[in-house]
Amino acid sequence: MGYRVVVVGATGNVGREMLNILAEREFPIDEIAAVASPRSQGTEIDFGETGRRLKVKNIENFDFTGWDIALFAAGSGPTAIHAPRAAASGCVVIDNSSLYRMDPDVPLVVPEVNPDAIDGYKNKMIIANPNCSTAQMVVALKPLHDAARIKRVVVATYQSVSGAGKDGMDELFEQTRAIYMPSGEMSDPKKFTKQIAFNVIPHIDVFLDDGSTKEEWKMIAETKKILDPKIKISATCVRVPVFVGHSEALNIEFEDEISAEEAQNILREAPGVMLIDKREDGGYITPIECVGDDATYVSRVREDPTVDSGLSLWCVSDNLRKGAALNAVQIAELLGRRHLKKG
Ligand code: 11C
Repeated sequence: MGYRVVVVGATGNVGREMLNILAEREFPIDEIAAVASPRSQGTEIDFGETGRRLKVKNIENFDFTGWDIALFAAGSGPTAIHAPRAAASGCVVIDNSSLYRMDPDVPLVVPEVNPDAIDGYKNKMIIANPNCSTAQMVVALKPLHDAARIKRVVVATYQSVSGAGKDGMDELFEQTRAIYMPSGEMSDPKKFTKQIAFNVIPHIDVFLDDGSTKEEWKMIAETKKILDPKIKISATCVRVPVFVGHSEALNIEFEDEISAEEAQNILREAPGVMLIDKREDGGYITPIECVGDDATYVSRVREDPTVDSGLSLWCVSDNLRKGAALNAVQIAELLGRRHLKKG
């Protein structure tokens, strides 16, 4: 016996990946519904590689009664309208938007990091999925925090255009084509504030009053909620011309001593982490190599001699998977094991 599962925002980058991952991991499903905005109603999408095609239903008149779990990848606007409606019908919402992440009554969960937090789901029948750049960072930080207590993290991100959705990917593609085609005409940037092809942009999401951006604020606030409110974090988030896969350069200061070798041994065994760390040409991971993978990859682990106990490392993950769809499905699996047992 399985679950009745709804994917909301099923036609977007993350929604499609949710369907792929549900199928790939053989999540126990009795019935699956693909739901999206009215303009997608009636279109057909694949349910992973099962060979099944799903006809997309209209969110505006979708009745969540009798459905067990709804994975939302619909953005904050539609989520604000439809997630409370789903929750009120008794369907547990796992939401990928930023809407509920900092709500004290909503658990913000990365199963490898804070699985016990999920027990608070009954408050609102909603569980939040973190921002992609946060998810991979906390998976890498958690085992190191357990070993030597992290005091402070300084992180710079190198975030792929898929974080900005399909429009972001199209903009990188079109600009690149315009540069290579003799007759190509470069159109003005739309999704990004400046040209993204052959460039990098130190700006993701809106600016805040203190000069930081909301993406940077999310990395700080979400990491504190998921891992430890005492950790100090400084973040600089940068968009780079990569289609899929977010990279992060982390500098970490610890309370207790930890060597690079100890950290490598810990990370080698850590859940969700894959250590690729040979001190030789190519002995590290790059985003293009992690596309379609579940792991959070860590490379370039080395001591930072400028502090009493510090490490620097490089962390890369598929932002559409661990950063979004995979983490949401892992939350659904955890919910099933702990609270919604079937059969
Ligand atoms: C990006 N991290 O790369 C963003 C996308 O709060 O879920 C995800 C935004 C979020 O642009």
